[in-house]
Amino acid sequence: GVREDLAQRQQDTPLEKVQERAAAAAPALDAFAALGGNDAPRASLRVISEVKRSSPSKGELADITDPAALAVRYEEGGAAVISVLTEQRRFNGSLADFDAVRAAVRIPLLRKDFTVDPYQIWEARAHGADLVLLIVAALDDEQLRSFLDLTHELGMNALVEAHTAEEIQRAVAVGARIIGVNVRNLKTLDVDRSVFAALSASIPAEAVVVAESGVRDPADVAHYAENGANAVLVGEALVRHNDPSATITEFMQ
Ligand code: IGP
Repeated sequence: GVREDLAQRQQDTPLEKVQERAAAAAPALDAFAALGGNDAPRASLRVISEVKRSSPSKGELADITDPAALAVRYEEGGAAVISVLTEQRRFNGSLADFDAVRAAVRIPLLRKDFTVDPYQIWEARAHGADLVLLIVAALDDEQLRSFLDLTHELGMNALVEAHTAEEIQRAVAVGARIIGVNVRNLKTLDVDRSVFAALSASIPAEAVVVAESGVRDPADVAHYAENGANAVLVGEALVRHNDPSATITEFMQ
């Protein structure tokens, strides 16, 4: 799925064209700073709010007719970063959604896709992304290192996602500055919130730690914060809520 869609885009827009657009794009915003990376100690919890139409585990989550309007609500609610799913087959996302959000808000944006090729990193930058997702389980060490290096060369940051202690070690070894612990197992799609506390202690203090998935309410946020999260990444609970702005504010208290 991801590779077929990628091959199609590579045919439509050659890498050289994407690189020209990336060179012409406004410089990336500092997502590491936006997530409190430079604060010592990292006092307040940050929220990464996700524009997520569907998921493989739950099907359609919300009928998002205007992703830009949703993103503005996120920004008003105090989100530090907005994540936009661009994967089409399983998440019903698109780069069109990303572009609409980019035009509507001024905070850093995460282009959320399954990165398997450097083309996608150039493409993210060409569309004005500030952050890309690198899933450790989907990449070998060589890819992980070269993709992270390219991301940094383009002035962006990467959210490097892990689900096991070994994956965290691999993320740290390649120099990840923002490390996400996804409590959803991507193979079984099961959410196990205890995974976060079990793994977060092994992440070095210099890194920003993001707890990903399964945030339902302020108690979940508090649980992650108490166990070392600098930020939480929230999708479903926000897109299903009729007042996402108020929900983010509540999560930050
Ligand atoms: C958000 P939730 O449970 O709040 O909707 O989860 C986010 O963590 C989830 O969308 C996610 C994801 C991913 C999606 C985390 N890692 C990788 C696709 C690919």
